Amino acid sequence: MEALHSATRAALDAAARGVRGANPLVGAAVLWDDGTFTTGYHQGADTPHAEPDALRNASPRSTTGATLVVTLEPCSHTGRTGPCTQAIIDAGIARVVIASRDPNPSASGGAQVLTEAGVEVLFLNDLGQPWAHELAAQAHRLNARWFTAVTHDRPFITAKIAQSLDGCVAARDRTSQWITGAESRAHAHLTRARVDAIAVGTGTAHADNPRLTARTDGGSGADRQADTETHLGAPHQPIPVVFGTTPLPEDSHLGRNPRTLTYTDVGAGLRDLRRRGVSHLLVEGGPTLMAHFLQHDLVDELHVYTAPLLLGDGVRSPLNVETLAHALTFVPDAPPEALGSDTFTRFMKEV
Ligand code: AOF
Ligand code: ZN
Repeated sequence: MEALHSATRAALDAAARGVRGANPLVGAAVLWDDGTFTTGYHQGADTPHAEPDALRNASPRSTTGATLVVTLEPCSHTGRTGPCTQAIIDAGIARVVIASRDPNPSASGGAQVLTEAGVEVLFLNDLGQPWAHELAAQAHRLNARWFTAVTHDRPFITAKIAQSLDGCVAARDRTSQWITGAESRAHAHLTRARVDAIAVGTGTAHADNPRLTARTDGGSGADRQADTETHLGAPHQPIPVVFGTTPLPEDSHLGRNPRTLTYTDVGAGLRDLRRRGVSHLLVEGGPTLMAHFLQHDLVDELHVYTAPLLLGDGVRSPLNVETLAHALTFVPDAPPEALGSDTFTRFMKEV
């Protein structure tokens, strides 16, 4: 039991090394009868799941008859990767210990598949041990917002804010290009290349005429212009999404792009995006759309780029926070990072 406790803790620590987004953070540990174990984790959408990673790390030692601890129920579907249940069966694993169930309808059911194949399946919560309950709760907290997104039939939502030291996203005359520096913008383009779709409001679509593409030059072209024709495209391009009631100008980049999706209602739009296979949405603004997402508790993760300048009474998201007790609260998900003279911090919605 002591070895299982340690292996489960190690699987949870490994899970936290992944990248938040379309997929949950998942860790796994192969535990042998002598109490030794080896871990693996899922690095983010489009990379191997935690179970095959742990099984590969176990090599060359035989996994036949060993226990596999997983922080999330193994998937039984063929998505971006093959079914983990099959990899576990093929590896000769005798027993699988699961910390939390997978609520994703397209991937769930792995526990049953394993049981039917003769693998013993245990849930941490059924072990009757206080430490096991605590670690099961920790596994749930690790992905609390991902679980919410999946059960609400909407994508996981990251909001990006590029702001001044005093929290403005534009000056009083609404100019905002560029508040943050080239390093921040290059970093933001790496995130763009990782998501399935990027949303802006109609105000931003009109004011900035953005393309919402992911660019390998980080959007920092020589002339430092927004969305000029000269950028190099990244291989994966997110779907451009516009929320709002004003029609898009036909001669705008987004208006001309046949992939652009437009929605007048955010809730219906999010459900439709999920149906189209969008599991990670990046919201880039402007302040009105951002306020809507924040006030409706739709922001699971915040990416904040802060530049060393002050804008005084510039533009902020109109959140209508009357009193401190009504502030929208987040917790840092990683230590702040320096990007040139800017600071980048990733926050998670507090649960
Ligand atoms: C696992 N192990 O490490 C993760 C799982 O698009 P795919 O193929 O990457 O599948 C994504 C879904 O698989 C995700 O929504 C969630 O239900 C599950 N994640 N499952 O067995 C893992 N990350
Ligand atoms: Zn899997």
